[in-house]
Amino acid sequence: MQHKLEELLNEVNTASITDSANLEEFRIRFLGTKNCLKPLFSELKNVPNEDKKLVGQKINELKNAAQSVFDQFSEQLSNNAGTEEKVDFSRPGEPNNIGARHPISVVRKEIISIFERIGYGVSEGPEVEDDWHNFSALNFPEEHPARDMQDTFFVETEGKEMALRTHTSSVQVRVMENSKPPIRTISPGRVFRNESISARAHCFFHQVEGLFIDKDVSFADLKQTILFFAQEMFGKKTQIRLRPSYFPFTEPSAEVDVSCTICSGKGCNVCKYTGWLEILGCGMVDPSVLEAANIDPKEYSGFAFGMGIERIAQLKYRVNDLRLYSENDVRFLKQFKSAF
Ligand code: 2NL
Repeated sequence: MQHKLEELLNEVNTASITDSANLEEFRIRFLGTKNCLKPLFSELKNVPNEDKKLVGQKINELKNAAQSVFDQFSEQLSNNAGTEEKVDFSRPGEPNNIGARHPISVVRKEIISIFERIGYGVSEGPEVEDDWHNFSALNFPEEHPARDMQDTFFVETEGKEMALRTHTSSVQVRVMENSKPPIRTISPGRVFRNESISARAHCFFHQVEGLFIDKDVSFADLKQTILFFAQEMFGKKTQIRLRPSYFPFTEPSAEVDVSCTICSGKGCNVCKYTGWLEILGCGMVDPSVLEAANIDPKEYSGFAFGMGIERIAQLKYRVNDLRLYSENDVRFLKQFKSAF
């Protein structure tokens, strides 16, 4: 009996209780309805009378010791309750699913940043334009097909006939009217044309136009600027070629191709085995366009260029259907997650 008591006291005093399961085990063993002290109390009647008091005291001491060990650990564990599931502050955060930038925005940003590095500022203007800023000031003759309902969306606002701008040149006309040369500006924005929607045409697209006006600006300046842009956008090894073209607002005018970004000019199905891909149109600003904006063409000259952002994005990301840009299909959009 004596021996058993000492053993149990030792067990109580050295109990290792680290969680609520251990504590419950301890409670059942020493304090539960069938606890291990009960048989000791029943055995007490067999203890010789002279020892009864002492042994009884010992059992009570054991019971009290068990109770106090239980109390002590149960308090300790409840103090720790909040921190039992420890938060590891060094863990990386849960990724926040915030979507992706639209490829048109990615490319617009990139074009802007390339031109900002060579001194261009950004200008913006209205999408609903008057005839002067969209056509007349840009040397479009009255009978030009772009002025036809079939090519341009016309709207009536406040009794005035207005057009949804067909290019952002209208913004640059406003810049020329409102500031003095030197002018170095690029105009990104949405433009509208009355086309039926297909893989290669849409009723709206995004443009970046550029305008440089100063004394003695030459075609060589234009060519060098476009070469710089092409190499920043498509890589240092990119070559350009200019083909004669026509725009009402530039003279001379040119279409610019870059050496194919896929085959570097050797010929592949992307460049249709020509080695070249068309990226933009450009030219020297027509003297009558300068005049229309009150800039003296004898004192100043300039160049301008315009490109479709969709086209640049198509070459950069191999987008083969224009409609993908505006369908909001997440399977398309989420592919640009890593692009910035
Ligand atoms: C294209 C071609 C071009 C311009 C835009 C321009 C603007 C002013 C004066 C003269 Cl204010 N020209 N812009 C010039 C040549 C071409 O765009 O294919 N765009 C998508």
